[in-house]
Amino acid sequence: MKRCMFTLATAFALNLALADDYSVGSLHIDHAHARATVPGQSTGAAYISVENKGNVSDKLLSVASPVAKSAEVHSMAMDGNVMRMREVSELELKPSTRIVMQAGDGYHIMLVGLKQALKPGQKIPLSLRFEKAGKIDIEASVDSR
Ligand SMILES: [Cu+2]
Repeated sequence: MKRCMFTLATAFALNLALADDYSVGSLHIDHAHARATVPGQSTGAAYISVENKGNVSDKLLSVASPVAKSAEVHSMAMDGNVMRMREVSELELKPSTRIVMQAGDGYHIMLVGLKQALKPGQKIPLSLRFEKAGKIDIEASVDSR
């Protein structure tokens, strides 16, 4: 009985891990998540981690999601004492490096013109297009607040 429980727990854990991990070409994508929004909020933010396991650079060219009119990759940086966001047309992914998008620092995916509120626990589709690795559709889970 104990062994059976263990097997079930292992299978469940593996399943969860698989749901959050994606590979395309030499890229490995995980920790795809988005911030919950309130109804009427027109923009949202999503985050992914991308590791380039290959030995040539790749680029994230575009992002799309059916939940928003458009999606842009933004960088955040201090300009004097004001935090500013800028659109990044091509996000370079150097060999053997990992880019971790996170709230408040570095890069994020801006969902512009949200068609629906992003509810905690929900999963939203993101379509990523890379220069060399090609296109991949992933799901980002909406964080609980
Ligand atoms: Cu932004």
